[in-house]
Amino acid sequence: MRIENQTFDKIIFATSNQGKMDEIKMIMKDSRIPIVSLKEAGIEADIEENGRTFEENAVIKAKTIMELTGCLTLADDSGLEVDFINKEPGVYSARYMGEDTPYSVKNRSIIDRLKEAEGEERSARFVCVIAACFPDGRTVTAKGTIEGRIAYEERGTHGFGYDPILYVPEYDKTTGEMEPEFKNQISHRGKALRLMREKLEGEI
Ligand code: ITT
Repeated sequence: MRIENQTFDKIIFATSNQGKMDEIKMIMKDSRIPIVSLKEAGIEADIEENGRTFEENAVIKAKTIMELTGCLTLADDSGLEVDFINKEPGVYSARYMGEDTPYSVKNRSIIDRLKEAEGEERSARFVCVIAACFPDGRTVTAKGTIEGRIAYEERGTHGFGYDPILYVPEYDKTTGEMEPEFKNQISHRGKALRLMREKLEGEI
């Protein structure tokens, strides 16, 4: 694959989150260009995510690793927006209550903060923005969301993070109760990545 004298023999996916990486590999399994994780590329990087939006943070992550490696780099910035609590935790989803706090505790905290909320007041969504940064400076972004409601209790053992508390009424399941292939078909990450693939077709 060639553009402006550049060849792309691999794409680095700049994430240290194994749950995300497992989904990304599954969604991109028939990609013509191999996708390698930071770990597989032997890169250790502590990136400061100081953006105010998912878009800004996704670009910060992809650009940092692209500049470090000279490779076409993708990154995912994502999170849970809960309407009743002003779209928290949002871009702070990983850092909410501390990066190392177990998700059983984070999920309980969100359920507790919604004690007074009923029905549609419990609306929430996962948001995912994927950014691609090319060595020549081009940047492309793609966004996906999945709408749901905050469950009254944790349900399901699939996935990671806040999956046990995002209930999707259409399927009568939390995303944590969905088989991984199914979640990828309808999820914020699946939508954003498929859109990114379409956009990259025109760029690579
Ligand atoms: P990288 O920056 O290394 O990619 P991270 O986990 O720090 O990993 P983010 O800053 O984008 O990534 O935070 C995303 C958080 O949002 C993630 O840690 C989960 O808490 C939550 N999240 C995102 N997508 C999710 C999903 O599909 N299921 C459950 N929780 C999700």
